[in-house]
Amino acid sequence: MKEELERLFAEALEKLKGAVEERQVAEIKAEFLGKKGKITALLRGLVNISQEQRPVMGCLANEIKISLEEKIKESLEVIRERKRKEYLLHESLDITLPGRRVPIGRKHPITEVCNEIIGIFLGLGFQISEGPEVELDYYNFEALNIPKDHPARDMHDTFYISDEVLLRTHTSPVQIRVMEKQSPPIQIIAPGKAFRCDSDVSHTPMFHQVEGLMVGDNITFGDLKGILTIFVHQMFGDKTRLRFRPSFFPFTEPSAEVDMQCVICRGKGCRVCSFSGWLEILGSGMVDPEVFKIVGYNPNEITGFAFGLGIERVAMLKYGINDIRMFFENDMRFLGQF
Ligand code: 2NM
Repeated sequence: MKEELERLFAEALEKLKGAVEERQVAEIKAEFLGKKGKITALLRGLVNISQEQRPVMGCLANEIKISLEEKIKESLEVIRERKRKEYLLHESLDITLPGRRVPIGRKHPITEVCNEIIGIFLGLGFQISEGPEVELDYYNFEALNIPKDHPARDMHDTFYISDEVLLRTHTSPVQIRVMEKQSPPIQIIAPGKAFRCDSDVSHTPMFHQVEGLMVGDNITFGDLKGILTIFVHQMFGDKTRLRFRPSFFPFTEPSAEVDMQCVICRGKGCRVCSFSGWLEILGSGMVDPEVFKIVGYNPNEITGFAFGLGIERVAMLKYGINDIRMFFENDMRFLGQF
């Protein structure tokens, strides 16, 4: 039995030497020391040997068992250490490599120009108002004194959702809603999206507007000229000349369009200004008494002015861009320039 034990021990050690995976060590352990293992079986045979031999054999068998367990543990440690070294070698990082560049976003130029415009009017005491982009025909046209047969109501320009519901074609309905709810004095701007079924180098179906409204006891055309002059001077520099040209809007009387000296040629005449030296920048006028009647103001007591400008147009003039569609193509080479 002694020889058999020693032979099994030697066999187990030999097999351990060849083991390179933890799994193989576990198999060897089961083969020799498991429930059905070879050494375990031999130990069970102890009951069959003589009384005086039994303790000697028992002691030896135990020593061999403990010794083999020890060797198995060592073997596992060696394998684990080798695996760890392999892993570290494979996983090593070159911390001197340059990192990947994370593209950083930025505000859209329209957002930035819009915020700049808002900032100027906040400085002049205006407050910001907002309203729905999906509007009632009433607020978009009717309340603005735009009669049913006016060209602005043509299906070619307006996105109708139903007979009475549409996408607002300007932000003026915001001002009507404010006047309906509040009494004068009112001094607000309405920045936001507007929609018109139109598309070319200077029109997109969705564009951005800022409209302004100042209403009170004694608001005059002089106030209109003063506020809009300060605006153009702050936006384009205070040497920029401007002129007020008579115009017509159904919701203002009198009405004026404001031109500024061409930012490209400074008034000398170039292709951008069609050799006139002037660029149209906004529309304005004294709020029509009809509009005041509709919102419940007394036109004999109340006067006011209103104006509207396209943000894309201001941005195009400011940065010398000749195609409005560039703002909406999302080409980062274009958007990243501003
Ligand atoms: C413009 C030009 C002139 C305007 C008028 C009103 C309101 F609601 F008070 F009647 N809001 N906006 C107005 C006036 C808008 O845009 C070119």
